[in-house]
Amino acid sequence: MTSEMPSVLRIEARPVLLPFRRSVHTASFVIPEVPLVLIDVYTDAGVIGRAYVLAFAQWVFKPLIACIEAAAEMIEGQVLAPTSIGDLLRERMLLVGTTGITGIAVGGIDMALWDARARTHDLPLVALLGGKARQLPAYNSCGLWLKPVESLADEASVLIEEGGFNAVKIRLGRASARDDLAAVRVVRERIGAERELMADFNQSLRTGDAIERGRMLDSEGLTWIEDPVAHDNYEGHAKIRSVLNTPIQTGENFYEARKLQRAIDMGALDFVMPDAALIGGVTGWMQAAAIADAHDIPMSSHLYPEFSRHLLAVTPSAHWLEFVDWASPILQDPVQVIDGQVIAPNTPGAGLEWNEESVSRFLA
Ligand code: SMN
Ligand code: MG
Repeated sequence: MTSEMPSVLRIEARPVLLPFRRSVHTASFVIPEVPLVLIDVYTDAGVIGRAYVLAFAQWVFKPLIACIEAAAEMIEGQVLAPTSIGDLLRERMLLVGTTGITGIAVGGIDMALWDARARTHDLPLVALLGGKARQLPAYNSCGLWLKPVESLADEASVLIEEGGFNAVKIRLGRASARDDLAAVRVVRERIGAERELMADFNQSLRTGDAIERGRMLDSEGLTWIEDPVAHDNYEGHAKIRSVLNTPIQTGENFYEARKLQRAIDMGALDFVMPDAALIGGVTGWMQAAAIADAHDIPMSSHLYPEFSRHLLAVTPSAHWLEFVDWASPILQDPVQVIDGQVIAPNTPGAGLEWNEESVSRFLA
């Protein structure tokens, strides 16, 4: 017996600009408001698959939506088979490439296709992927940006209390290395030795400086040091890693699972944290998870907690879920964190339903 799989009818891509509770301010970029593109894949069976992607900046809306619409034209009428559709899109985009804006478009479409497929089977995404929902440890990534050191301790308390978190992430890369050290110390003092503290330099340093700052921070008990240098500087990451005890975390800019293999080959990382959209959606995530597993690399998520709660549950070397609440204003059921843990809901697909009233309010 075979069952009919629906086909892709059309894709709708809508830009929304949402307020942050605490806007993103790192050593290398600022994001004042949350620019999201909502992707709705309509199928001929009436099922609609949903995902959103972070556009990073408002100017990206136009080219990103143009890419999604061009991709939609390429796949209209195709059966709802995300890996086959991904192959088709990559073939059509071979020469232009699938990093940057095209990569975000392909990844976001893949996520929405998987969501539609899971809804077609009336299964949560995690179940469609062969797994079952489980509690995942999450860290609160919604604050501790490059703010005055004096404000960080109180903010850390608020972040911990928001969901009974046992871990938070601080951003580093201040003009003065001493201020970075002071920032880490005030937060550590406030959260206590038992909680985990991750630190993200957001690619702001050169290798020499990163080694110096890394040495300074090496006995502060950080869970990891993230993106000390440019994301594609694997040599630099490897050099830094060879002199520090603190694990080196990277991967939020990997646009395909193969990049993880390259980074491992070069000794660039201890931990990896793919971004569900950039890595190539659910399809790319699963490929990266297999590589991480084969090399025993603990794998965390970057952003997209709604999808990551499903994906990490089928990731053999699952580590931490990065919690951000940035899409919450337009969601009917925002991700819940209880005792610092997140679990996938028992509803079909990834569990994203738009709150259309808010969507129309924030449409950009
Ligand atoms: C980050 C990346 C992209 C947007 C906001 C914040 C940061 C993180 O590097 O790891 O959360
Ligand atoms: Mg980061």
